[in-house]
Amino acid sequence: MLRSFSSRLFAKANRASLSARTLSTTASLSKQAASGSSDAIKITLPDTSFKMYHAEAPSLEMETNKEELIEMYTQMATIRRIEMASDGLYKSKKIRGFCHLSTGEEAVAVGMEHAITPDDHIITSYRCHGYTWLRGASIKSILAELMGRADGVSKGKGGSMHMFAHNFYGGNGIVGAQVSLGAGIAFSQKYLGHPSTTLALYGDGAANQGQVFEAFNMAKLWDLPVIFLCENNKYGMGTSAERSSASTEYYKRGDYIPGIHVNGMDIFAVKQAVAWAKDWTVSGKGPLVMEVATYRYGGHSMSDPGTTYRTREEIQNVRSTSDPISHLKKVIVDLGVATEADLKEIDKQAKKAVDDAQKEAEQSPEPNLDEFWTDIYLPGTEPKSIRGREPTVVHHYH
Ligand SMILES: Cc1ncc(C[n+]2csc(CCOP(=O)(O)OP(=O)(O)O)c2C)c(N)n1
Ligand SMILES: [Mg+2]
Repeated sequence: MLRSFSSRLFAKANRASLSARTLSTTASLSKQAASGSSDAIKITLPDTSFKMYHAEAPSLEMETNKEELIEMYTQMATIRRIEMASDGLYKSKKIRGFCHLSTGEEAVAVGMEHAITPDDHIITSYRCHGYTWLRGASIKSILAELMGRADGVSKGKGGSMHMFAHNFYGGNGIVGAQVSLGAGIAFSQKYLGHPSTTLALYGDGAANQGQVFEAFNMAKLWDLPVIFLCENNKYGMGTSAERSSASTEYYKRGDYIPGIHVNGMDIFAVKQAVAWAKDWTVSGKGPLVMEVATYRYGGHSMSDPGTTYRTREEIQNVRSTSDPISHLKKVIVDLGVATEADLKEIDKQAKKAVDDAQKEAEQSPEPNLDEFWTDIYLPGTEPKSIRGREPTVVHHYH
């Protein structure tokens, strides 16, 4: 049953397929709750989960169920596998150019997605493979994109940093740019009267960009439904947050915008905080700043070994004490929802799904050169001609 459930997930990471359940148990993290007649499970978050700035904390009590726990685990394991495959493809020179991995940060993407619906909007930086998959792109299309192939999610023209999916606006290479773009997406939702929120993600390094504060100002001025989510993974390239930021309390840096600090290694804390923030922002109270404390295990990008500005011990210590997948695994096993062996089986399936997708992606051809001239203008609005890479190369649209 576990096997067929997690297999279905690979067909599509689709939260909408989860049926709504009546949650009834009041037991907290107990086997009794997990093995009772209902698979509804109540979780009490540690009181260190949140720190607040000018707002009341979300409840520490939350509910989940077996199906969701297994889905969360499967999704986190799959994202880690996608990144491992990307690492291997890069090292074998099948991926060229930039490639930034999110290993260690999986609870942020998955926790977030479990608190919102496909009608909500996400925009992020270049560390985007997991988000792209969660938003509905296939593993094959992500790996093909990384290799610049025609079956890539951006037809092989975007690469690692430029991936898009339903209500997912990339994949942005300019540090901080997605914060103001995110405010714009939120503006459109308010203007259209859609009850959706927009998550504009940025890093601790991006948090010092001028345009971030311009976006904060406009978002508060117009009370836009936007969550400015700072993924604080402790480093911007090789610079630690302490060295780059006069204040590392990123959740307080919206000044007149309330904020929340969240333990980003705990998927339940992330889900609860984002659910709370969605309610806040769509209810007309305006924007929020959410700092999610996480950690990246790898270097900044594939060309950075990631060990010259921090010690191997530091990385190992986070891996062994706060790994987000190990944390969820422990909760699942302690609850009696699944055994270690069941979860190993899911790991195996995740590996197989990614291996199979990789084989298919490698079969994909390079894009046709005609593709150079497409996806630049809205069809019908093209100029007569545009210049190519060399002045002598001119493409005529009409
Ligand atoms: C405007 C701009 N300045 C500099 C860079 C080079 N750059 C790329 S990533 C990065 C660090 C960003 O760190 P952070 O925001 O913490 O995100 P993380 O990589 O940790 O996810 C820098 C300086 C860039 N891409 N754009
Ligand atoms: Mg960072």
